[in-house]
Amino acid sequence: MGDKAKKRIFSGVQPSGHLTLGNYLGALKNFAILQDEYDCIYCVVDLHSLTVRQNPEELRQRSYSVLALYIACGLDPEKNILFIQSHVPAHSELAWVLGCYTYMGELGRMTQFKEKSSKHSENINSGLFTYPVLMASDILLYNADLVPVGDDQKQHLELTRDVAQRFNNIYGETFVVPEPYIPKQGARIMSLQDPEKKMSKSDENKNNFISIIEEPNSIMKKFKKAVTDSGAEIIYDEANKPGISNLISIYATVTGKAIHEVEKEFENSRYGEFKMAVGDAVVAKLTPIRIKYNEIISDKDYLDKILRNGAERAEEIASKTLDEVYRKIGLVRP
Ligand code: AQP
Repeated sequence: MGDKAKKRIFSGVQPSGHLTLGNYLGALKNFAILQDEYDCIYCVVDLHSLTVRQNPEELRQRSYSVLALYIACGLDPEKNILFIQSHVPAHSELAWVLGCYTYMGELGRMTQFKEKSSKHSENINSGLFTYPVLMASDILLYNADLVPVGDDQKQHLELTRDVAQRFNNIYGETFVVPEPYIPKQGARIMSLQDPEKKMSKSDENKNNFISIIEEPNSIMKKFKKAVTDSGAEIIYDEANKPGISNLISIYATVTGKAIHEVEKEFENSRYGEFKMAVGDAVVAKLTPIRIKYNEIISDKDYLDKILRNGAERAEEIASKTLDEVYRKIGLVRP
């Protein structure tokens, strides 16, 4: 395990669609907050997105788009290592090894596998099944102490911890066993039309999600159409009022207010007024990000330079871990 002056963070986002408000509040927003205190590595996990069929040209474009969004959300490419997963082959190499230390039963229990295989029943490929092994490899290669993720990735992170501990028990201390960093608010933003379901960037119904770079008019329209519940009170009650609770949660996370403060603020308001206030707060939060994103997305030279530099710095760390693993399990090293 390498010596580190600061604790290390690793996290990634799949370029599987336009990043949503859920991705922002559950993950990206916190990435930027953590960058001063930690040694941070943020990856565009393009190999993960292959578990679902992608249009090649769109996938390439979206990989740049995630990188540009990292920067637009405030990540400094000098301070942090920003790179694309497929640029560092050690991710796939370690995934093979870790796959030999992960049980079929463990992978079969993963909620995301169950959800995605029912959603993509025509393409239940083995990559979808072994997705958490590649994720474990992403994290363990860098000996990350902390992994900022939304609530949906918690189960995968627990599996990563189990695999790391199993490996360490057999071969001696090799991997740092990472802790999840799950935000208190915003860890699970729900779909606007179907608030029992998580907001997802690959959702076919565009009214279900707000994209981070969406135009204000479109954001406001989607909030206007957002599903609410019976009754008229603006109170947080996930079981009986999932639609209003989701909107309260969005408003609270975006404005930095507590849930009870939001309930108080809107105690005399109607649903319609509240929905518009949520829309306004989201537009105010996302507008500077969209402006910054538009400034940099077409500058491919700038983005490629960051990617080359990021891959080089990531490779340096990853290759050391992989070498240590190969030696410990008995592979010949020249
Ligand atoms: N709805 C959400 N609320 C809070 N956090 C969320 N995250 C995703 N959806 C929400 C967090 O965003 C990070 C990046 O996610 P990912 O790209 O690794 O894939 P995902 O978790 O499968 O996210 P999506 O948007 O649902 O993608 P698709 O549609 O491709 O499956 C993670 O930290 C995640 O927790």
